[in-house]
Amino acid sequence: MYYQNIKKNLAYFSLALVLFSSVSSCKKEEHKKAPEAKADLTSKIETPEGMVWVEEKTFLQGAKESDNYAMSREKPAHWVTVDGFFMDITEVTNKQFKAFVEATNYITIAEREIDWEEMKKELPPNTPKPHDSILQPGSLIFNKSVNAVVNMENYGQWWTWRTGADWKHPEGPESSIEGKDNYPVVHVAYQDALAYCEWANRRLPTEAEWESAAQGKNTNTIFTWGNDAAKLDAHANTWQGVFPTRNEPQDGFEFISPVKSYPANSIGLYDMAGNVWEITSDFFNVKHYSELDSSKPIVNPKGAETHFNPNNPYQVEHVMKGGSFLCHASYCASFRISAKMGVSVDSGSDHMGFRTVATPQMLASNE
Ligand SMILES: [Ca+2]
Ligand SMILES: [Ca+2]
Repeated sequence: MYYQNIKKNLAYFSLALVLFSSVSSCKKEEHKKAPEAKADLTSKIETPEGMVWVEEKTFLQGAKESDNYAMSREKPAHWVTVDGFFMDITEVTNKQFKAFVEATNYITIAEREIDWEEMKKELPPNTPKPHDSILQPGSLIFNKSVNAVVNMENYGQWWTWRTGADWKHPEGPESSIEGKDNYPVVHVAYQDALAYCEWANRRLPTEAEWESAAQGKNTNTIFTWGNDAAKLDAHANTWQGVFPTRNEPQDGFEFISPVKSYPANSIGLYDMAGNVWEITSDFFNVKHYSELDSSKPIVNPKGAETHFNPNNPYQVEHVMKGGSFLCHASYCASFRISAKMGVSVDSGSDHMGFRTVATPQMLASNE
């Protein structure tokens, strides 16, 4: 939610560049195979390094009954069945993204010149063109020096557009990722994540796959570690104190943390709550769950047909999951499994990254 409003508030600072005219996808169409054939193939495929197998299961997607933080877009909860798949045990790291860039010379959206003619299509009509000095490559970073806010609805108070911020310079041009190989890559947009997936023979998870993985061996819990909210600080890098002015990192990290800094969930996945948000392949559509037909079994759902967010009608948004080191219970409590926000296809920030998945079919086709 706050992403959309940041965009409205910072129209001049303009978060996003639109250098692609269409949303591509590294998602591969998979042929539906008989269960025996599927099981046979799965047994022949070795688990790739750095991934874990997420078993097929039926679980409750969306807001849990006892979850007082759940928002309307997370409701109603509905039973879904999701096939098994492999998932990265961590968020994609700087080291992994560096290997991709070195192999492909890929330039992320945050590193590209801003095309005003494209960008204005994502802004309210008649938005005046900002000064050229504003239309420079850059990205959004959290303003660590904010010491007072007058209105919690005004998200622009704690976000800053930083020229020269990108994955190699996460806090601005003077910063670097030296010594941070094992930190999650940030300032990558959905389209950048797709390019990485294509190179790595991976794809982004659907929201249902992401929730299946976050549930792990459970089927109906609020958090990736279970239902005990008191375990938050021991299990996730989030925000303690008063958001966004007083950061009291009882959880050990004031801002972003190296991957694997907290215990894994029941199937070996790290940071499924907090640290950095994770992009999924589903469109962000606040009405989707309320329009679902739950009278029939829902198998391998891929989300809404299109995006819909009344707070941000001009941009194509996808669902991101898990919350980040900026999440606080008083605000969005997005460290819950069912929580979600929308992010436009060309926007990155210093608290969003991604992790990838692969099916046995994808891995077999690459042999
Ligand atoms: Ca923290
Ligand atoms: Ca995360």
